[in-house]
Amino acid sequence: MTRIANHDELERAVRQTVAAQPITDIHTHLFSPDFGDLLLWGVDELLTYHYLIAETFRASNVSYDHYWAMTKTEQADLIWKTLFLENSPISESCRGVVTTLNALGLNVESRDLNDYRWYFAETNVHDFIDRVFELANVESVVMTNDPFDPTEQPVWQQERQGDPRFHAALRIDPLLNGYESGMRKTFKAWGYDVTRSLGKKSCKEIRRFLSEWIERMNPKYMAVSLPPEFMYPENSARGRIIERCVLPVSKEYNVPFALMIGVTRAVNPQLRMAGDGMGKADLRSLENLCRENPDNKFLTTLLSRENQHELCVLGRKFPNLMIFGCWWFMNNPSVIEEITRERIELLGLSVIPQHSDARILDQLVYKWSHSREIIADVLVDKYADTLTAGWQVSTDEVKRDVSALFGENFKRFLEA
Ligand code: RAT
Ligand code: ZN
Repeated sequence: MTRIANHDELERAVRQTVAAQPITDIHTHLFSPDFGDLLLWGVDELLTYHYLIAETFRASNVSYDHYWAMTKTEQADLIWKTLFLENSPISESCRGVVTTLNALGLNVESRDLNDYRWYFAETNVHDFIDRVFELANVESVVMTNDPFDPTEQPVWQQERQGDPRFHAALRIDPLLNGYESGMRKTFKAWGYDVTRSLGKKSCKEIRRFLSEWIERMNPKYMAVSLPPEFMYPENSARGRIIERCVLPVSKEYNVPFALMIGVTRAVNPQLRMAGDGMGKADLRSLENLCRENPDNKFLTTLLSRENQHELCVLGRKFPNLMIFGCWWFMNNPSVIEEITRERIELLGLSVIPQHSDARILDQLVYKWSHSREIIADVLVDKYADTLTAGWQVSTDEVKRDVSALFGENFKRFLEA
């Protein structure tokens, strides 16, 4: 076992190990190819990513109505012209497009969007999936699977030809956030005997729904996104469904419950999917959940920078809580660096530092190359400080640690 005794060697070993480590991406919005058009890829999809749509409305005078009336190609043309040609693409989402096109071997210097379109038009989706997974060095991804989505639901109800690199996650936002406003009726229409009062029988029916979908999807976890006002316990349909349905089913099937807290949906509805905002959450909700349910497992990511430190402290209190990823507005280099440091300082290696949230397959390339670099920076510093304190790690130990961060911690948490 060779120990690493100097800083340069350490830096080289850490960077090489992080680059070589295959990744398990625990939260994406990607789909395996059997979901057909739900799997998004290609340059027009990359450009019309909702993160870039929001930036385009700031930089151009296009009206909402005009933009939404355009075809996807026209929208992509406008975004390219506005954010890449009339301005320099230095925001994180813009830089991501550049990183991706470049890594795919396209001539970024030409700035010729039609040239990139040709490349994708001549590419087969199956080959492209292999290429992207290889370039990003991603081993597997977890999808976001919504049983309430009318385009997705039928795919699950047929015999499906999955792809072992794509795992499922059962997303239950409509059940938890929309029970009173319509979901109850949907449930009734689907043959679940539920009522507004959510008594014993209704809860049994919702548990039946969750169990059936767990058996159908074999998800890695059940997930929900929640507003900053989320409270638990809570005298609401959501509170009751979590307590009486989600937690018992999660425990019974050993399928963790993932809470993504802090999103305020449709702050600007004109922006459609790009119109969601955020706020600081009250983490007493998570504290109560973890304390009252020690036999349940929780995965959590938060949208507010101001919540990140208290989340780490909660992680120290509750081993049944696994903190993951730099979610959405957190997924920017400055914040990734800050919260990765904070997490490692408070929790050591017992976190999942990142997920990609990729919606477009190609994004795996940039989201992971950008994050790998920052996580490696932080690790180099942390090992260097430990070296100064007198502790030499071996290359095998660095490999063990990096593999924990990028995959093993998730696997072990699921298996526990
Ligand atoms: O990051 C995003 O693309 C958001 O629109 C959301 O999908 C968020 O990640 C979520 O899962 O709700
Ligand atoms: Zn997401």
